[in-house]
Amino acid sequence: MKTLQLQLRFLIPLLVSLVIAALVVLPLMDQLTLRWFSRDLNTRGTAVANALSDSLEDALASGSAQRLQMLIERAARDERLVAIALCSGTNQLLRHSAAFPPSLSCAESKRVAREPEQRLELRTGAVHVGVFALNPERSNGASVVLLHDLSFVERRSQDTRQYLIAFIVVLGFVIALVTVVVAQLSWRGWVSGMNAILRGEGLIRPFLPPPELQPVASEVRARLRDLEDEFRRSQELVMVWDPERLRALLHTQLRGDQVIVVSNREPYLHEHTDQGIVVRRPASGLVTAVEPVMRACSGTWIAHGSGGADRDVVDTHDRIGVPPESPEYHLRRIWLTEQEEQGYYYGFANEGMWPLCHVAHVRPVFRESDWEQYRIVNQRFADAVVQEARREDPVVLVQDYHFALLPQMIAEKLPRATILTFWHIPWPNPESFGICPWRKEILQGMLGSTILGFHTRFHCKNFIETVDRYLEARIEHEHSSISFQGSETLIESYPISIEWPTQAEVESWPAVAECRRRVFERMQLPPDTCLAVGVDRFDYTKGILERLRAVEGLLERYPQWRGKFVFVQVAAPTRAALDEYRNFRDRIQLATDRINQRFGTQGYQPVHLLIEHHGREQINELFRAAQMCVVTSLHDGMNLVSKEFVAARDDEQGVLILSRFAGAARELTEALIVNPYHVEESADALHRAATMPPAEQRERMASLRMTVREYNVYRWAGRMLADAGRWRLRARIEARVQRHADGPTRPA
Ligand code: GDG
Repeated sequence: MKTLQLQLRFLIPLLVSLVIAALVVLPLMDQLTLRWFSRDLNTRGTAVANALSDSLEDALASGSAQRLQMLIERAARDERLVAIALCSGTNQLLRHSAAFPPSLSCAESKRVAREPEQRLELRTGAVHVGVFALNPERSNGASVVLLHDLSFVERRSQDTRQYLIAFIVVLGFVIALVTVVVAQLSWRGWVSGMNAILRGEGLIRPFLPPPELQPVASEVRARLRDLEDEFRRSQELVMVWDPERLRALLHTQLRGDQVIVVSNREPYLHEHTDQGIVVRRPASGLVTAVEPVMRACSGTWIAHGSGGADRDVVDTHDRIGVPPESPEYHLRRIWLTEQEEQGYYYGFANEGMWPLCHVAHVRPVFRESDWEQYRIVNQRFADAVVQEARREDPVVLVQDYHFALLPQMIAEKLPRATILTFWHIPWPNPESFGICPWRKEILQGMLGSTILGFHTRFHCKNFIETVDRYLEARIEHEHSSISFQGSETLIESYPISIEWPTQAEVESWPAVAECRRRVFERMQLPPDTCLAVGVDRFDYTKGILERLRAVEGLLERYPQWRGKFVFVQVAAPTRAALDEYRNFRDRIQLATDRINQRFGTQGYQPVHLLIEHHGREQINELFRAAQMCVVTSLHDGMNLVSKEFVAARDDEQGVLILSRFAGAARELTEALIVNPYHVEESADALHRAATMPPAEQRERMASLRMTVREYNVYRWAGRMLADAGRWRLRARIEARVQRHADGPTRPA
């Protein structure tokens, strides 16, 4: 419609000007044609008169009337001449051809011949009148009158007019056609050019924006980027990140590109039980964080199929739709042999990398055979990513220390993929990392990533320093990027978080008093008990032993709590196949028994150690029933339990005790921050939490809740994916510019 209007706006004035032109030009053309022919006929007449002059002068001199008449009649045979006459010097008509009009005198002929048009209208038609003097000495001033036929001039003039009209019509048609085509093309060009510029990719479309747009392109883009930044900044303050916002971001910034997640742990396990196959959610911070993101992205999650019944429920491509109750994305399971699992997972990842990165006083163990399996399994996952990729440039989210080699392996097969690697655990200082015999290979593998994310700036700094120490790479501190072997990796901090519960979820929870009643009843606790909880995977990095020492310290230093203070530790079994974990479990059991023997009485057990996997609802119930949650990690990338506790307390009561060595301590500053190695400090924190007035609890908890609500897991993913989107855009522009620099070839 717009193009039609545009075309009419061009065409109507064009056609009007053509009609006006025709009206002015045609009479002018007639006049001109007549003048040209008149000049032509005069020249012709002069030639005829010159040819006749000698003969006529001789005949006049001889006085032969017959000869004069014969000469005139012969000359009058010329097809253009109508008639000829001979006039004397005194304007007497001496002789004339037969067709000379009797009414026309010599004087009249001379008058007409002096007019500009020299035209005379006769009965038989229009004639041109020319009078040509003979040699006055030999003819006594006689002259010849030539009447030329003008009808052919009129015919020619008519022909010319017709040609001219035809020419104007054709010209008008051609101009109209050209106008329509140009308007169409330039409108499309403008529209697509503007669209491309608005999308920020004016230079990367297969067709260039029209040249007239190129000067404004960068201007428009720069302005848009400013506006976008302003908008984002303003929205950051008022808009909470939620699945819709993440979906919108995927749609706009990544234009619905395919998202593939790779992790070792799968989000859903299928197990055989006496009641048949059941689905279980593993205890894993990574799964807790990434699962809601995947539900929003509807992509593919590739993970190790570790459940006993996993193989029984997948399709022929080892895929299954999840969540099982209403599938929203695909889970692709990878099967590992016992040898592979032993070497890659238990060996290299959990006996090597995990203690290496946590620096938690457990020595890493590195074996060649484990390293070999680690490489093989990383390659298998890389192949699976390539198989699952529907396009050559998917967005691949690589999760954690199990896949340090994967980014480079994927980049080799899918060089246009955007690889976001997130390292969920801490990154140690260069000296500690130097223990690893394959430190270079690990770093090189990770630098296959487009973006490499850690929880905190501190871990980013450690990583950059480690690369600086062990690789020949170019580091740009200003942009926090590393260029290695021709590719660049952005090193950025993205503090992970949890999915903030929806209003409907919160309403479905039992009231805090009800949770307290149920838990107290189940554990047979007197109503005035002060209940503290800890929820962890049963891992030595979580500081469970230090927590128990703090409880012991509390009961020593503050005897008033004996019989009144109860600590419940949920410890979900994990990596139980490893000696280190079995020993740890034994040590915890011994410490628990010691404290319970020391301070326990008939009907009072200060520490309850629950070594089993709990359901989400049970954990939530425990969080809501407790007076405090104790997180004393010796080193933790982030720690989600602390955030889950905060999210569970919509009553704005309860105290969080948090280790300063957990990434979460940088965000959750209203918690009671402790050094878990310092027994007395931790014991004092327990006492302070147990005696904190409700008003102070509310103040702290309200502030913590605001932080976790705003800095939720959708923000974590959103920031990372937005950076990926910007990176992809820049890569496309650079590729486009490169193509221009290389030559005028265009993609098919
Ligand atoms: C790594 C990093 C980082 C625990 N027991 C049960 C259970 N859990 C759930 C918790 C929580 C998750 O497991 C543990 O998350 P964390 O963050 O505390 O720790 P890691 O598993 O070590 O996670 C960590 C995290 O990755 C994310 O990046 O924060 O620093 O080490 O969600 O509630 N869940 C169930 N039953 C249990 O018995 N259902």
